[in-house]
Amino acid sequence: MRITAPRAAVAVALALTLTACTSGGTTPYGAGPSTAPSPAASSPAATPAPGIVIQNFEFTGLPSVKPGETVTVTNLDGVSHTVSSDDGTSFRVVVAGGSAGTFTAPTKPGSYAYHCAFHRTMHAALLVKP
Ligand SMILES: [Cu+2]
Repeated sequence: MRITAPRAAVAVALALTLTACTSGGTTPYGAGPSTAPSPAASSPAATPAPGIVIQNFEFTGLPSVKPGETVTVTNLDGVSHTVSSDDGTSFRVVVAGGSAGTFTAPTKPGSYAYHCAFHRTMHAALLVKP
């Protein structure tokens, strides 16, 4: 009697735990923002548009664009970043973590240095050429 009752309780507890894990929902939600960007980032990646990709606090991708072209910025990090031209006027876009945004490339060809306004260690350059 003493042994049977606790074993039954353990079995029920295990069954409940497994059921809760399988049905999901609560675990990814509770895990916080680190898991959220992955599903969101996979949809822009499905359509490989030319653009800047921000990952691990670095700008990657996009060697050059045409003048006036729409540039996509995909942020794979869990925090917000910006693409801000160093000259302060050519372009600026804020992209929340796990989402994407766009800006219009300058119409004048040249190399435009840019940075993230939130993280001053993030630097890159946008090459605009016809
Ligand atoms: Cu940043």
